[in-house]
Amino acid sequence: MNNAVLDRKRDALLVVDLQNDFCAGGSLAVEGGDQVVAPINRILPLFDNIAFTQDWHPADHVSFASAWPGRSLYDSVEADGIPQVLWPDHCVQGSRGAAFHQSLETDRASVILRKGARARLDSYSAFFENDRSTPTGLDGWLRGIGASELYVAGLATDFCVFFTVLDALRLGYKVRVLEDAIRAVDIPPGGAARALGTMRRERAAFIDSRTLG
Ligand code: VGL
Ligand code: ZN
Repeated sequence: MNNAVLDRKRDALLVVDLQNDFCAGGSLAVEGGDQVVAPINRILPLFDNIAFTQDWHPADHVSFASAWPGRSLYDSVEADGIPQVLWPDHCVQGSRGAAFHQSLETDRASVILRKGARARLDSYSAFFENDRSTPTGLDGWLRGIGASELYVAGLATDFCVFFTVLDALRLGYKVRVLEDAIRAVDIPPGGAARALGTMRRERAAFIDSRTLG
């Protein structure tokens, strides 16, 4: 029912944070994270408009529990009035953990967007930083090339994919989430199911990547 016929100008593929630290052996490994690489590699040739995001933090980033003495991993705190979950150190700029999964075929991407690079501000969404108002520029690129329909894959379902999808819908894009090409951290437990429910309610479509091509 949700089968989509691709249009190379109108459609864009957005691959979120498919980096070593979110895959097996990484500091914030997402269960099954590696498994999304193959379906994404398979569909990359179907798109002309491709953007990859990279979580890209300075070593003293506000989202790292290590920067919050007395606090524990996965605590929820406020930083400058913005809610912040405290993560293990991850995706430090230039580190191996911040590099793309080694099997991911990144050559055909037009845009590699790095986010979360400000020490005091996190950025889950590919469109706006966590102050919910500072744009990353991705919307400008997509509009500039005339892309209006997004196919979203990557990590993690309940954080960076979630906020990216919600912002894309709010910005007026038609959004299809590639359900076999996302994985969740599920912190706190139940967060993944809640995120899926919210994305559906906000009118994101969910399709299997195997229906493409
Ligand atoms: C992410 C937690 C912290 C993600 C990034 O890519 O979903 N999650 N930083
Ligand atoms: Zn991060």
